[in-house]
Amino acid sequence: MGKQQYWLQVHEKAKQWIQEAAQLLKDSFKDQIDVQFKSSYDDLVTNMDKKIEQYLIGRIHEHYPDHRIISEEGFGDEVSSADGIIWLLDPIDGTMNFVHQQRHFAISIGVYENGIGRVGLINDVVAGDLYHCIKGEGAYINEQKLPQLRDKKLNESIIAINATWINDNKRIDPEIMRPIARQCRGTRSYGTAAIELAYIAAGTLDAYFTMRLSPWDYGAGLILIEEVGGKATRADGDPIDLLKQNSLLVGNPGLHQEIINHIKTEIGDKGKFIEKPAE
Ligand code: 2AM
Ligand code: CA
Ligand code: CA
Ligand code: CA
Repeated sequence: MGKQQYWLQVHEKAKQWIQEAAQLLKDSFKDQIDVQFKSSYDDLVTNMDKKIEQYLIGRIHEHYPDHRIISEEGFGDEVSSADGIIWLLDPIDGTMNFVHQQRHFAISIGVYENGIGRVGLINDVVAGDLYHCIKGEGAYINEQKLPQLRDKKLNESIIAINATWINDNKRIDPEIMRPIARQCRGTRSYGTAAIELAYIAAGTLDAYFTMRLSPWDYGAGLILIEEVGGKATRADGDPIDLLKQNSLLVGNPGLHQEIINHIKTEIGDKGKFIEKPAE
């Protein structure tokens, strides 16, 4: 089997599994959901997060026993290097939305080979939209191919920023973020990183700026963004480390550069902080 054909097959399988998992989530609306707290009152996990993660891991291990899996709820593998084929899996991205709103949550699957994104899928379950791609073959929403992103200016852009970060004084000086929120055309916060990244790939949003996400949150999204010519870095412009928590600045290339220039000026000339190490 040729290389590209292999990824075509992985994409086909992942697409089938993510759609089956989406159906399980929709079916669960009629049941009582069991909600638990993780690190704090706003960090939730449900029986469905665990069920979907176990379901997907079961399928992956059955078909691809030599692939490794990094997933949020702990049923995956211990992975310390990006070598080989790794699946970055978030069974429910936007668990709080799943619990409170029964919408705006997604299943996110990104497949990497030696650190290079090969196949990405994000299923916005209630909207019924599947964002998906195979590296080198363009990105799609359902059957429709997404166009390459075009450059935009801040004052004609809608940016996803969570108010937490505008008011936060631990990870970023709020005075770095505030002018961006003020000068753009509008801000949005959907409470699901995977959908926010899919929206950028589709041009629904122009940029996304967040101070801390984990590999399973952005694994699939970054592959989609690359396929449509978008730019993704850490908030200070450094490359993203696929196996670690990262801040993220993602958008069309022009807007990404405009925001990075602003951030670098604030840090370099005015001495403001970003990513201050935890005390
Ligand atoms: P999750 O729903 O899979 O936890 C908004 O909360 C976004 O940030 C979601 O994509 C959420 O993913 C992610 N996130 C990452 N770490 C989080 C945390 N500790 N608490 C809540 N959300 C978190
Ligand atoms: Ca979570
Ligand atoms: Ca997540
Ligand atoms: Ca999750």
